[in-house]
Amino acid sequence: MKKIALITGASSGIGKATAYEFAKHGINLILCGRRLERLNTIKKALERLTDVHLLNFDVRDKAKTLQSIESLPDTFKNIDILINNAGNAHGLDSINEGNIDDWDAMMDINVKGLLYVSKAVIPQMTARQSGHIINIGSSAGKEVYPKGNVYCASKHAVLAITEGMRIDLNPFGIKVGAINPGLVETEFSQVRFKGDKIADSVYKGFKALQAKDIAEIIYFAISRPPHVNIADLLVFPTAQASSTIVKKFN
Ligand code: NDP
Ligand code: 8X3
Repeated sequence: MKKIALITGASSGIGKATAYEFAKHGINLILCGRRLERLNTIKKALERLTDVHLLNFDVRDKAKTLQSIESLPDTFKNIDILINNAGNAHGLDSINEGNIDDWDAMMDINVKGLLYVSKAVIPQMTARQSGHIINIGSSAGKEVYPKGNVYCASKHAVLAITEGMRIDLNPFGIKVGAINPGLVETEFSQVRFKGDKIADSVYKGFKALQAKDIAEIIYFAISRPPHVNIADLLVFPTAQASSTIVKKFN
């Protein structure tokens, strides 16, 4: 039987590339995001490869998140793979100058949104004693960089939650792991810098990771044999040694 994966943040970047990668391997897809038009375009492109169902909700909205996942038709209810990917950085400011709305956005989306989606998906996994959850963390979840403060805190929280999930879901045979990318060229910096052209410079002067690179790694993780769980994986572009050390060409 074909597996079913729910991917949050499937309208762009890593989530979208993961949808394409999973479709190639015949995994049925539940694609989530706020930008419905984009999701519709992706659905049209992937439908010839696999079954696709769209869920249009903001992960900050607790009731809508729970309701949307509850509304899944029977054919999509037994989710085998959950990719908690929706998230972004909002702003890059020192703590004394940070914007409270940016802080709220990062904690509400990256941390609480991930929890709401997981809360809605986990019960059918525990009931079936089977499932695989991958949380998209970040190198920012492993080290704090200047002005990264709250974004880094949100990703440190994602890693703590991943560990907690792995411990608590261990009796049910559910796999839980985190994939932690360094710099990936997506819409991430456009969101972080709110359309400011500084976003264009972030991935200049070196070869950044591409969304497809991470999607392939996610597929690798979910396609291991039943006894193998990739618990925590950090992936940098070759040019990057840490959050602050990136070898750029002149
Ligand atoms: P993108 O901006 O390209 O994609 C972000 C995705 O998250 C979009 O599909 C967006 O969909 C969704 N999203 C954002 N806010 C919400 C919300 N409130 N409700 C529902 N969905 C939401 O960035 P990336 O692909 O790079 O980011 C994906 C994940 O990877 C994030 O968790 C990010 O922190 C992480 N990451 C990114 C790195 C990078 O360098 N790019 C490195 C390490 C980790 P929509 O707007 O349609 O709702
Ligand atoms: C995204 C990577 O270094 O921009 O999580 O925070 S970084």
